[in-house]
Amino acid sequence: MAETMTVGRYLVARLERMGLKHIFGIPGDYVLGLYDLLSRSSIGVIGMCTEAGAAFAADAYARVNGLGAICVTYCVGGLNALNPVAGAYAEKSPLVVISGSPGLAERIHTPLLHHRVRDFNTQSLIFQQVTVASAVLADPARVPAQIDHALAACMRHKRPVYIELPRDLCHTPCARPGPLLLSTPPSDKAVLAEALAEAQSMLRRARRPVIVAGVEMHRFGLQDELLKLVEKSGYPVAAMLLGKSVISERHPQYLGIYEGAMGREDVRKRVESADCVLILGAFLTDIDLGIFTAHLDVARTIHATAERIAIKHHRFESINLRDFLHGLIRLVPRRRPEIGRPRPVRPFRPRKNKAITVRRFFDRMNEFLEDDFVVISDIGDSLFGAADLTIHRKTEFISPAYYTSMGFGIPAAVGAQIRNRRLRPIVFVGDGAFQMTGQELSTIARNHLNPLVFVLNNKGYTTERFIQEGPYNDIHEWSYHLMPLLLRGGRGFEVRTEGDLECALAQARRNLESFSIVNVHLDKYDKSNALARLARRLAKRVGQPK
Ligand SMILES: Cc1ncc(C[n+]2csc(CCOP(=O)(O)OP(=O)(O)O)c2C)c(N)n1
Ligand SMILES: [Mg+2]
Repeated sequence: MAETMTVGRYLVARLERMGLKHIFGIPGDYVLGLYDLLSRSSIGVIGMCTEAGAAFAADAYARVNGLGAICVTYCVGGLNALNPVAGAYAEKSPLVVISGSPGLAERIHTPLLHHRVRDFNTQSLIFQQVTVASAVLADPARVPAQIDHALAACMRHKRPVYIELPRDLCHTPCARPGPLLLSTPPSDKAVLAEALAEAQSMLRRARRPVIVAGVEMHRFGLQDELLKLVEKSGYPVAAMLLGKSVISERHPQYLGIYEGAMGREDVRKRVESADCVLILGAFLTDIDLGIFTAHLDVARTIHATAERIAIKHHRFESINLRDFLHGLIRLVPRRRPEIGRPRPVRPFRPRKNKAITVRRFFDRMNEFLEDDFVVISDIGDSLFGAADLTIHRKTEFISPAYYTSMGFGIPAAVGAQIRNRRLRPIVFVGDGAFQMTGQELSTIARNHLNPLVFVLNNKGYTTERFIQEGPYNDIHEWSYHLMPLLLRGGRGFEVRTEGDLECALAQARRNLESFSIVNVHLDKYDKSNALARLARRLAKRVGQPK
């Protein structure tokens, strides 16, 4: 006899149907029913050290997989995950947040049940600010529609959604799942035609056009379309930092990362001197624009995002980004490709006894990267230094380059490699950020993952030192390379010189059985070129000229 369909089973069945293979979280008594169902499903439950770690991991998983999920308990768990979920919202990562909650029958006379903050709806109200849809389940008759609506919104907007399941509803019968409708609304044909006609007239006249590609090309699965457009048009293409690696950085038409004065001068000049800038799927954030040092004249831009298309000063709503891109591919005249001028990578010759610096470290890493690596950068100089790395054909680059929350890197390595075990994460993480979520190395050891972790140990919050120095930027120094002792797994290396780095890299590359952690000692005022430029800009804005 078929099992009775219940609310909990419905949710699990839907997630399975959407191809979810793993879910991240920590159990609690309000969500145990669902944990039991998950453990008997095809979805692997990855227990993490904290819910924040789980949410960072699920965010990275979503970026690789197209959907990620966490399953947590009420308030103590959910609110612990709030910051990473906010980051997933800000950077458009499709993440399903599932939280247990007190049973409906327990709520009568509003007792002070454990984990309650203010009212029973406190957590769901808070999550409304960082999700595009929520399903607070209460009536079994409405459950299927509520869950389906939330999941469809997650896929459509590529942003988090919130599902709250009272514990006594988990085993309550409900209707069986019907077909899952995940369609996006079609473009308004007349608006699309008008936008394309205007784009065409601009592109026809353009003599020095350029494409600037952003992260939505990846999130909305438009990378093939982007490549087609680039190759047919022959236009050179730059990427934004958050969208780094949306197009192969080895592509002959690839220019580099465009980030105003923070990025490479040749890329800035080429983009800003263009007579038509086709910005595709990019959010124009302050970090991406080098703290607004970018000069993009609106009168020369076509800016297409999932939300709207803007051509010069005209805005067009109700256009699907995919349809717009297909239209552009059709109408763009075929031209000879303009070849970008990638910076020549000079062969790295280690100077054995020379103290390692950030610049030399990243120069070396540029040679070290291979196709089956996924590069994950936490924020700080890990991100700025990594911005100039050449990401190889099949490699991906994952970072919280807009929301810039510290602590993303290590748990993100869990999410990315759990999804695809053949992708070996290379993690660049500051010592400050490592101290926030580094305990997720434990999850890495437990699941036999093998990332290569580089802790840029510059003895504190170096990025902040360049904005405003003070004793609050110092942190307690850990022996990061001794983490394997504590965790009973992994290999640790301590690096002070270029010679040490060579030894560590040779051994870490061969260590496929477990994680490797490299403690890279740096001077506390050492900085990458990009950080030097950014710090000067930031200091001006907070009124602390340096
Ligand atoms: C969660 C969080 N808290 C605080 C900040 C503010 N902040 C920005 S950079 C930074 C220092 C980062 O230090 P570290 O990870 O060691 O990297 P470094 O700048 O030294 O390369 C801080 C505290 C932040 N971005 N995220
Ligand atoms: Mg630091």
